[in-house]
Formats: sequence, C-alpha cells, structure tokens
Amino acid sequence: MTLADFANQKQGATDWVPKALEEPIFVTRPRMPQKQAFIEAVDILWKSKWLTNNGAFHRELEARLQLLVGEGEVALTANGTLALLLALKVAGVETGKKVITTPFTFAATTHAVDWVGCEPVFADIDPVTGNIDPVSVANLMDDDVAAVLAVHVFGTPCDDEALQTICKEADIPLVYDAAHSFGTSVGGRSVFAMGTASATSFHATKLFSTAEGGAVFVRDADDKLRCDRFKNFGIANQDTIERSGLNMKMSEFHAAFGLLGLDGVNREIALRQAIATTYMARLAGVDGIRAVTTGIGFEPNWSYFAICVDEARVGISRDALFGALAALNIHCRKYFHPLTSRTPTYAHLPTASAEHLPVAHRFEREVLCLPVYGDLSVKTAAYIGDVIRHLAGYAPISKQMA
Ligand code: T4K
Repeated sequence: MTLADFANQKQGATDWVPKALEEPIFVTRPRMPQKQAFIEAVDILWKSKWLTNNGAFHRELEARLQLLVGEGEVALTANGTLALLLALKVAGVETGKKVITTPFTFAATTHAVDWVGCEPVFADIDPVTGNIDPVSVANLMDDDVAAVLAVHVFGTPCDDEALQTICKEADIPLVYDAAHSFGTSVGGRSVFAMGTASATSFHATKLFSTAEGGAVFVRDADDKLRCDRFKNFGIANQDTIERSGLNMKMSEFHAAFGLLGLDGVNREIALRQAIATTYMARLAGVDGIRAVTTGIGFEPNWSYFAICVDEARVGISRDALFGALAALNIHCRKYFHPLTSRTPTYAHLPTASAEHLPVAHRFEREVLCLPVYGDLSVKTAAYIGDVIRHLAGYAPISKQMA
C-alpha cells in the first residue's frame, strides 16, 4: 500500500493527489543582508586593510549584542562549536572529568565535551520540550561531574531554575548551548543571560547569521577577558602568552555580514511566527501529530518548527512522512537523528544505552523539523500543512498548490 492509498483509506480523506513543488523547499534559508550594503562594508575593509583580530566591525557587533542581551559580556567566535569549547573552558571545566549533557542535540554539543577531554554523561530529556530533564541530571550527579551542558533545543528554554539549583548544590557550572536561541527570552530576560556561560551559533542556518560564527555570553568583565585570551592563543600582550589557547576569532567580513542583519531579526521572527501559526492551525486535531515548539511560556524565535509523529496513532512513521514530503520537493530534517549517544564515538558509554534514555529514543524516532524561514510564504506553509494532513489521512483544508 502506498502512502496515498493509506491516506485515502482514512475517514475524511479525499482523492486529492498533491503535486510536487517546482522549486525545492528546504528546512531553512539564510536571511541575506542588502548586497550593496555588504559591498560598501567590504570597501571599508579594503581601505582599512584591517581584516581580523578585534577590528572595528567585530567590536561594534560585540557592543550591539551586549546591548541586546542587556546584561553580562559577549565574546565573538569563528563558529558555534568553538563557542561551546570556549564556554566550557571559561567555566573552568578540566580534562579528565565528566559533563552531564543531552544526547538529543547536534553533534557539536557532545563533541565539545569530548574535545575538552571530558566524558559525556547522557541524561534523558523532557517528553514535552525535548530539553534535558533536570530529574535525570540530578540522578547522574557525582563527584567526578565538572559541569552540566544543557541545550535549549529548537529555541525552547531549558528549566533554568531547576538546573541552577542542581548545579549550585553540586558547586559546578551550568553551561548552555544556546545555538538555537537568538532572540528568545523568558519574561523579557534574554536566554543568553542564563548560566555561567552560554554559547551560541551564527551559522548560515541560524535565525541570526554571520555565515559562520558564534559567541559566548558570560556574566562579567573577568570572564570576558579570559574568553578574549583563550580565543587568541592565550596571548595577554606582545610579551606574554599567559595560557594555552586557540584561534577562535571571528573575521571582519563575518562581523560586517552580521551587523547588517541585526536590525532585521524582529521582522524575521514575526514572519516565522506566521509560518508556525499556519502549521499549528493545519495540524491541530491531527491525531498523533503534535508541535514540539509551541512558544508557550516564553518569547520564542521560531528558529525551528518541530513536530513529533507518533506512528501508532498517525499510521505512518516519521521516516515515511519525511520521504513522502521529500518526493514532493519539501525537504524537512530529522533533527536530531541519530542521537549523539548512538554514534560510534559515544555508544559504548554506560549512560548511552536505550534503556537509560527512553524519551530521547522516542524523540529520535518521531521528530521532524518542518521548513521555517522568513522568505517562505504562508501559502507554501499552508500547502505543506495540508500535505501532512493528507498523508495522515485527513482532508486537506485548501488543496491549493503553493
Ligand atoms: N549546538 C547546536 C545545538 C547546534 O544545532 C549547532 C549547529 C551547533 C552547536 C554548532 O554550531 P556551528 O559550529 O555550526 O556554528 C546544520 C548546521 O550546519 C549547524 O550549524 C546546525 N547546528 C545544524 C542543526 O544544522 P546541517 O548538516 O543540517 O546543514 P545543511 O548544510 O544540511 O543545511 C540545512 C539546510 O539549510 C539546507 O538543506 C539548505 C539550507 N542552507 C544551508 C546552508 C549551509 C542554505 O540555504 N544555505 C547555506 O549556506 O547542519
């Protein structure tokens, strides 16, 4: 039986046959600055010949981001993965220890723990948000744990209060991977202000982008200074190499690209909100499909729109849905599949077993990220929603081709 046959078997389904889109639709697209404005910024660099190492654009972007967050300090990096390494280093995480973290994340999170020479200890996740479960974290705490590294998955903030309490009690830092969290806040307070340090990504696929780039948000000027040294080979001044460090610096080209995109962030969030609302309206009442990113209880950025597909209730698996949509030129992503705990580097670890991580394993099977970006039309999102309804055996609402 084909998916179309299946869809048509269900009550309410019609003989509608969705058509493939002419142009591929991807899970996301970068928001580009005005080309002319970028050319003008490049002209400035041509004249100044100052291309990296804390140049004018770099300093301006740091200042603008600090203002946006409203507290603490910020250090730019060349990408989000280096920001994670830097956050762990500045939080004082030492080689040979353990770091409690989530397996439901992009590979970079777990690799950062590995690259600072620590063992990842996998906690299970919350069945609603997909974020690390504080109860699971508390159960894994022991004297060898040097930090907790939590991820605000798809931009939904973690339970910061519960995690802070656990970390304070254990006297260890709480580090956040806030790669999905640009522009999100809880009760008006930026998510970047949470934890001992928060690392984020400005990759091309992110809501705010410098093409490649990232940043670490820290609480005070001392930690900012330590970040600046760690990311510049440990150099304190021309005569002193104070500590071990790497080159993690963002170039002037990337900083300029970012500066030109900052003002458009709120508009982008509003456009994405319209997409998210469209998906939610189309998928409301489809038994077995639920939105993971609901935006409830915080100010969301809609950097991702994730759904869970319960095969037993929908009648088709997430993978079948993914394949059927791809055949129609709608390219979703199975973030985060596989769980990092299932990859060869970590699968042998005691906390990587499926029995220990039942919720994470369910998410790995069920989550699908639908396309969401400002340039996606609401009409196309409505069409995607209708295709999913159809594949789940429900009548589409409009049957209109995007
Ligand atoms: N922590 C978390 C929780 C993360 O999610 C990430 C990165 C990091 C840390 C590390 O930050 P970075 O070191 O990357 O700064 C993408 C991104 O490469 C990655 O940054 C991101 N998370 C992850 C969730 O997604 P892929 O392998 O899915 O990317 P890719 O190239 O398949 O792109 C996805 C879609 O985006 C494409 O189908 C089309 C569109 N796209 C992509 C690029 C690169 C464009 O339209 N233009 C582009 O230039 O990993």
